[in-house]
Amino acid sequence: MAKFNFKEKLQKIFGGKTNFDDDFFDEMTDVLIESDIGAKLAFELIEKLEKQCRELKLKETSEVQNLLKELLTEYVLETTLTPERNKINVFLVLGVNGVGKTTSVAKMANFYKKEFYDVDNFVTLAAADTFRAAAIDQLKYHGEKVGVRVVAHKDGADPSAVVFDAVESAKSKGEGLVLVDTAGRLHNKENLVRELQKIDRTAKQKASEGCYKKILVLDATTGQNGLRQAEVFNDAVGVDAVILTKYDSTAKGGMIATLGKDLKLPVAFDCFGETYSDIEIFNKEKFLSELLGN
Ligand SMILES: Nc1nc2c(ncn2[C@@H]2O[C@H](COP(=O)(O)OP(=O)(O)OP(=O)(O)O)[C@@H](O)[C@H]2O)c(=O)[nH]1
Ligand SMILES: [Mg+2]
Repeated sequence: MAKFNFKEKLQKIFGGKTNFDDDFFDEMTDVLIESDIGAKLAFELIEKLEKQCRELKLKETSEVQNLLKELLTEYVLETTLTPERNKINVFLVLGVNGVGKTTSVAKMANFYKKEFYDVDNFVTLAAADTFRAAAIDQLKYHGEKVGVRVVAHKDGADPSAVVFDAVESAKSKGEGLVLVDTAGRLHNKENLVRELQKIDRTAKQKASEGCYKKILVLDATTGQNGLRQAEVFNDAVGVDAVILTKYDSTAKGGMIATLGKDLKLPVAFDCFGETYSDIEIFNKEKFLSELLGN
């Protein structure tokens, strides 16, 4: 897939111009929308940008780029998910089907296993997607590859019971992190929401105080759809942090700014491939530099 190149586009629309005119800002608005920022935020940003460009009498595209970065900094939010030692941590991984939940669970397992290398079996996976055929085997496969335990019941079992057992097993050691893989689709949305709310109650009750996090997985290639997904999950159970996946397939990702602005949701990790190490702690500065090309 062709990479989206903001810097190139900016230079192209600036062309041989000697000042930033209305056409320039109109075209800038289009570029922002194209980067998945969403129309509402794009217009708002350009209005601010235009005003400040005039006030500051900016002449260079690099100055406009820097100013835009400054304006966007306010909206893009980041967070770090750090499990606590001597506590029972539960991270519930949510998202619609196919966004990369199971893969992200495996990547996080690998990441935290390394971080807590001094604690035996710190990470446990809970196979709470009991709906999709083969989901349990998929998680077991990853668990084996990464070298972490997987607590699973049979296909069709109650996912809350799986979470209950996984947390009990972590509790028997006195500390640990349970990463819960959930289903992205049930017979209908109401069922999914109800099931997630039940899992949510179990996890909340079983985790140590302040050690329960709900993490939403969003596919970077789905653009503004991600925002609607975030609204649904946020309304259903509340979301603490986001993982942006498939960032290797697009250089867009502007929806992260809309997510921060409209829902105040911070990003914890971004993923950029299918191997276990293709995950990194989200860095806002780096993200904005990549997005804007400066
Ligand atoms: N290129 C790329 N592919 C990814 C990334 N994350 C996941 N995938 C791929 O996306 C596909 C779906 O990933 P899963 O982890 O199974 O997604 P899921 O959300 O668990 O899907 P369901 O269980 O069906 O809801 C797989 O082919 C993954 O290899 C990523 O960061 N980059
Ligand atoms: Mg899955």
